[in-house]
Amino acid sequence: MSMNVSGGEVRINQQMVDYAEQLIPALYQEKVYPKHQIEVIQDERAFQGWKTNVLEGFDSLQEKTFGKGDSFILDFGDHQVGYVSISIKSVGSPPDAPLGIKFIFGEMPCEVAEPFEAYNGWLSSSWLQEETRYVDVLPAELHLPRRYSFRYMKVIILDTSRKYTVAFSDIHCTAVTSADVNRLTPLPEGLPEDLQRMDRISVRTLQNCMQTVFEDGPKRDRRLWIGDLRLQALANYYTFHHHDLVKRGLYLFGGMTLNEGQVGACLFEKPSPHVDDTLLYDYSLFFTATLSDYYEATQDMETLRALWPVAWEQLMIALRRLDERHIVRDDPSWWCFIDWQEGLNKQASAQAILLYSLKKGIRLAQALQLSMETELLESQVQSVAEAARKHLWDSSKGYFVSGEDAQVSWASQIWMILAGVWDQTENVKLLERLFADRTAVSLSTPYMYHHLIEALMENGMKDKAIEQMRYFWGGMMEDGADCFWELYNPEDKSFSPYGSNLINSYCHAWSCTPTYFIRKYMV
Ligand code: RAM
Repeated sequence: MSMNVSGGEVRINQQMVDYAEQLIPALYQEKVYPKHQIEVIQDERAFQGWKTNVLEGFDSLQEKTFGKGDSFILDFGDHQVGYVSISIKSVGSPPDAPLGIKFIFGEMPCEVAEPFEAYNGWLSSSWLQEETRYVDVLPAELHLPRRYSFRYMKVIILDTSRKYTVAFSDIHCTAVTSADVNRLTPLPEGLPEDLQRMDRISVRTLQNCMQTVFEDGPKRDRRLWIGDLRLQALANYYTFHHHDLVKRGLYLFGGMTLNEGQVGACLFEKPSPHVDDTLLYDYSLFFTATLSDYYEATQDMETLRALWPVAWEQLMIALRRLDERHIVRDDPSWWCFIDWQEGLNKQASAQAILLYSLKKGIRLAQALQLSMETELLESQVQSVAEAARKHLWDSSKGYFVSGEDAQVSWASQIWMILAGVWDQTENVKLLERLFADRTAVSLSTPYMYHHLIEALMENGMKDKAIEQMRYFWGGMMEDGADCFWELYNPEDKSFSPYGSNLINSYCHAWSCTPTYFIRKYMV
């Protein structure tokens, strides 16, 4: 046992962590130059009320000079993750005072249009991307030390002096990613144009989240969450094939568990790898699912052998939460993630994720030829599924219910379908019922939408799945997405569970899976 930063006990398997560290990938770099100078103007018909207009090409900027209070916005033409450099010289008398200069970075127009001072959400405002520099000596080459995630860069001249102004040249971003674009499997021909575009944007989303780990979002939270890793890994198997990056993530989670052996919900790489103290029931279970998917994609028996004890332990720990009816005990705290949907009860989804993960565990145990473990898991699958049918299925409503108030939600139905509690005929009826009556508690993240699409695809409802992908991710495209977003509600475009859309992430791992659906089911 050792302590993590917040003082909670963690279990460290140093060998696993060291091995994960050997797998730190090299980053590919690319120099990217701004395309245009733009303005951002209010337009209530535009996404979140902001639209961009091209003013001039980038080149003409280098002929202009700027003094106190001047500003400009550059558009890099696509979403970038990287390090910005800028050359500045003085014009006029010798600079007799430092230059004060501020940079604001936006993945979306709202971030360079709305003042950050007005932000009052519940996540830290320090996620908002800005940097102020004071430059004593000119000319200067500024290399901003922080990595930014952006398409738009706003530059504000805070002050020069009455005697000089400044001019800029060579502004560029050194974009970084661990995705090898040369390894990207080309998309076969013949797909409709909008799905090709959807694929391209998904791949860009994945690429920009692939750093020294699969980050959830390069703007926020810039760390490895297991729920996001699971979906990124799936997309990666059909695109960049960076298996070692998945392996690294699995070894990090497996090598640093919480006090009772639970896999933590997320972890940090710096200053040295450490696991966060957030524990989510579903996320711990997804270790088993992610390992199973990884094994299926790679047949890497060595990794399976090494990490199987961790996967097994997650299942055993999760089973301890069952009550005497074999139903997962509910809790009002943030014990299980599922979705950001307000008021969502998590019990039925958690029951289904337990079942789903037990089944993944069986596949692993079989691959390892562990007959006792396989049998034990099979009997657990039976009783967890039976309990779900007996206690959580309301036959008069035709829905699974969750929690004390017997809540009916999309999430509960989707997860029960993915867990295979009923057969395909019942699953199809259940999905059709959901779409027809629309009274169930809704879904709110691309992450939960991913699971809806998976449920449709797996139950032979491909047309409906494509229709929903066009509605949801196609909606983001129409609203101007360069990468797919953490959050999107086609009915409420400023939706944020954090109290402000300024803090949302607009290149988010769990939104990258259209490429997985397209390449797995449509070509
Ligand atoms: C947010 C992030 C992350 C997700 C967690 C549960 O902080 O969006 O991607 O996995 O929530």
